[in-house]
Amino acid sequence: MKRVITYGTFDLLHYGHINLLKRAKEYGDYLIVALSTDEFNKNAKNKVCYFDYEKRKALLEAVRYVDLVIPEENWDQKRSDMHLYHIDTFVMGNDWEGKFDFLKDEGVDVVYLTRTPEISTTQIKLDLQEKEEKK
Ligand code: C2G
Repeated sequence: MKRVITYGTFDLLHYGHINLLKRAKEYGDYLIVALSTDEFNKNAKNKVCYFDYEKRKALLEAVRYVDLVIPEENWDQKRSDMHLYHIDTFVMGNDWEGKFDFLKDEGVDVVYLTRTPEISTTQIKLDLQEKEEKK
């Protein structure tokens, strides 16, 4: 069984995320998502989430491509995660291109996939604001 992992906040889950998860799953049979906890988002990623961890986790668990959701609590857990979860392939969007190449030393393939253009949580928020103002 080929095991794939990806990491992220996935808040306001949107089709760009789904597109990433769909393509990530194509690299194996079992996809793990390491989901950034609320504390990690707040303290290290400077992100304030709309949905808390439990809600974001439930949303991801409902996605057909996702087999397991685990917590991402810090920047440094990736190396050990590769062994703990017997990962074959690590996948991230190419906004992270090159940033995780060191994981090749842990014997995993590192794949960066093209981000889906024009969609981001920031863009969603801006569009909603604009619609409100046009009312
Ligand atoms: N993504 C994408 N297309 C978009 C938006 C996001 O392909 N339009 C991808 C990102 O490249 C990432 C994943 O979806 O691979 C999750 O996106 P975020 O939640 O923004 O992830 P991020 O906050 O960058 O967290 O340790 C790694 C970090 O936890 C990554």
